[in-house]
Amino acid sequence: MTTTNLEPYWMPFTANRAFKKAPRVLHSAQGHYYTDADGRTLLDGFSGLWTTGLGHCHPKIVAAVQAQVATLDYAMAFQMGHNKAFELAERIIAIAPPEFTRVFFTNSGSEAADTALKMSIAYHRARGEGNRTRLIGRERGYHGVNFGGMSVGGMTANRKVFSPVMIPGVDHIRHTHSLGDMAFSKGQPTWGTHLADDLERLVTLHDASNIAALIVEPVAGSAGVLVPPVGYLDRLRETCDKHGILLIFDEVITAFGRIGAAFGAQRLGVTPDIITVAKGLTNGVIPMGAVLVKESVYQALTNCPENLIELFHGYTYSGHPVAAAAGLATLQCYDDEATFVQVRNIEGVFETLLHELKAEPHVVDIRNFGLMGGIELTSRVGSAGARGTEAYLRCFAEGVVIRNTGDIIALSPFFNSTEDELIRIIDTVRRALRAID
Ligand code: PXG
Repeated sequence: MTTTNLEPYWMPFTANRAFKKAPRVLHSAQGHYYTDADGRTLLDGFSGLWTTGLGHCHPKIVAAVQAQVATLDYAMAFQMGHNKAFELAERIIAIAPPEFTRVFFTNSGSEAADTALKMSIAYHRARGEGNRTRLIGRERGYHGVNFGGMSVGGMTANRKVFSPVMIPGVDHIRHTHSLGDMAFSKGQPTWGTHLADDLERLVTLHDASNIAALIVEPVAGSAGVLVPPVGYLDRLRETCDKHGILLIFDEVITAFGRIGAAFGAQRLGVTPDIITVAKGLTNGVIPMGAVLVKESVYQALTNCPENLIELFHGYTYSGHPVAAAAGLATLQCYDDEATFVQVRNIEGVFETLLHELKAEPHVVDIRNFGLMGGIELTSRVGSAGARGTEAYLRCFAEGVVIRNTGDIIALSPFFNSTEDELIRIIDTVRRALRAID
């Protein structure tokens, strides 16, 4: 057991006081396993936090980071550059949907979301449509915790306390989930295409001339894996085109393999105007996010005299050399290991195993796409979230890390998981469900 004083560190999205009474402290990681401070090994069923699909401490990424930190530790980010950031942008563009030509680096998914929102507003203004400032999100969406992303986000718990200080001019389309109509769908539900028409409602309400952008996750992750109905994203695309609204895909979870392609946009066959990424960009090894834009967006936004800064936005650590090195090594691994194909090869096994939990206690829905899995439980009367948390704790006690958002269990296995590992994760969840009341 650790003897460190746990109190000074105020942990993120954590019940700090309960945690510190019964801490779960990780010491090291290798491949598909963590080792905790007691020397116990834990199978990681969540790939870090949707981040580390290639496995922990991948030797090629470790080596790239070690070499970079000893060569160029930091480089002035503004009005100067370094090769690794340029190379990484080029590599990302090489695997992005065709019209995407430019990459802006951030340090997290939250910063990527806020950057994308600001770009949308700047884009319309640069084109002489300065009234287009309104931003549309979706209920149950998650775009990080900064003011912009929180405001367009739709996670009640994250919004409640900050309700009066949300950024103005934001509205939301309805979320895409309906237990009665789509429970236990495998992959994309066949019901619910029409839910995309909710965007027309907001266009009618606000008038398109006031709307800058719509931001959605292609597959909502944090809210408990909400998979878009067949044809839904296509319809959002059509509506955005019809009304001159930019479509932003928040691909912080779905990019780089999680749903069996470099980008969710490719797997789902719908191309947005702006894409945000983070997590899998560096396999979670060094914090980094990015915003990808289409050439048309970039051209409009940079239509000013050449000696002027086009966008007054950026971070001290935009394109950080060590993060960029981690990103380059990660993309190389995805290529060398044919990761995206690998995901498509095992997603069927994952789907089958996951849906075998259908008859287990408390389960009211199971959802999956690629290697994203969600298991929704009924809530215990008077204590919503307790069952999900107990399931998580039981799995941890049995040596498997999963995640719960309230009473929804989420699974995010490694891209190179073996069938035995997937079976162990599912069996552990099954025992947990049977053990809790
Ligand atoms: N967008 C999406 C779609 C995300 O999933 C962010 C933005 C924010 O990224 P940063 O790097 O600022 O955290 C995320 C982050 C969960 C969970 O339980 C998921 C995230 C964060 C915390 C919890 O699924 N994703």
